[in-house]
Amino acid sequence: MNVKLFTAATLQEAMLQAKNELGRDAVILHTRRFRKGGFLGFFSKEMAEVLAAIETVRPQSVEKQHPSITSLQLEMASMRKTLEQVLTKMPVKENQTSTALEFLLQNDIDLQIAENLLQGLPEDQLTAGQESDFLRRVLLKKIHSYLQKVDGITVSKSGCKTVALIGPTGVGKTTTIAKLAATFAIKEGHKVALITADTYRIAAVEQLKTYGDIIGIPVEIVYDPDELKAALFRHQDKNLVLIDTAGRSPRNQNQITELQSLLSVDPYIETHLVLSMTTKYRDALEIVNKFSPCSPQKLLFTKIDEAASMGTILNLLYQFPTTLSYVTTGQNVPDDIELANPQKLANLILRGS
Ligand SMILES: Nc1nc2c(ncn2[C@@H]2O[C@H](COP(=O)(O)OP(=O)(O)OP(=O)(O)O)[C@@H](O)[C@H]2O)c(=O)[nH]1
Ligand SMILES: [Mg+2]
Repeated sequence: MNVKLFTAATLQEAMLQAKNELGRDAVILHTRRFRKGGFLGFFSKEMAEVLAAIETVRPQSVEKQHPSITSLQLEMASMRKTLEQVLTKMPVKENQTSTALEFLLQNDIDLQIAENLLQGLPEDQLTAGQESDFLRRVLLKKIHSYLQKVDGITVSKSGCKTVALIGPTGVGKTTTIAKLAATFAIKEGHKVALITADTYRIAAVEQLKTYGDIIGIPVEIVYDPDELKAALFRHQDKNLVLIDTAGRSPRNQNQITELQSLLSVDPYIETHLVLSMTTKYRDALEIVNKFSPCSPQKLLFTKIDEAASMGTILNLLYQFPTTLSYVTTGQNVPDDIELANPQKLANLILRGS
């Protein structure tokens, strides 16, 4: 007897291999589904194996077989046929939706964080993926718990609040300053002034001046820490002073040190680190690390309208449990900005792909 094990992605395929190699008369001795490979049980692939056998005796010896063996072979052949018919009617595994872990990874949630989120969940929920309402509710609750610290800019009629936006180039700092200035000055009627320390590009100063003119608020340009100190002193009567800074490369230590010394002129400056949602998680991690000497108290996420996935917010807040301030949702000044909403963000993070 020639006995052979056939392994394939599905039972149908393994059966087909057995049939091709051993012929239609092969006897199926055993079938089994199992999971192969993967990491901690995740990413494993479902496989199937078929143990099949064929009688290798020559035809004349087959004829000499005991009648009971021949009838047993016939019975097995008929069982095989039934099994084949059942198998061909079975749904094909590959068409099923992704598992819970795949779903989280597709949303750019870091592997380790995704595994932690799924810890303790029953096995059937792990394979159910985004199809399961129960799983979705559990995940939303867990994700929400990491996004709970939210605090925008608190302005009072009697005090003077100073807020600086810092971050890499082009993330939307100046546009966000304009949105905030318009919101507090026009919508809420506060006295607002703008200060720009971005003197690297003429266009940058002009950009902020244009916004200041439209909103009807003063704009100051400062070239060094002393000038910033003097400008802050001059605008003590304002309810809110917003400081725009030049975009800095997280890889340029000198630029970060310069920014740090600028902001150190006043310990009451509330600093928001601005990150674009289109930034990859690894890059965002580096930005948060490299800007940390400037001690930002809050994170502000821009361009959430452009992001295909929002996992980076969760990844960062999981690593650095910081306060979220605002999120910006487009280029329109002043409308495309809102206070971060943990419920809404959790839903966006799990929005599927
Ligand atoms: N889609 C989208 N675009 C935005 C958003 N916020 C800003 N932008 C755009 O991003 C671009 C850069 O915006 P800026 O405000 O100049 O960025 P910045 O951080 O001040 O840039 P630098 O001063 O050069 O470092 C502009 O085209 C903005 O219109 C947003 O929420 N969504
Ligand atoms: Mg700018």
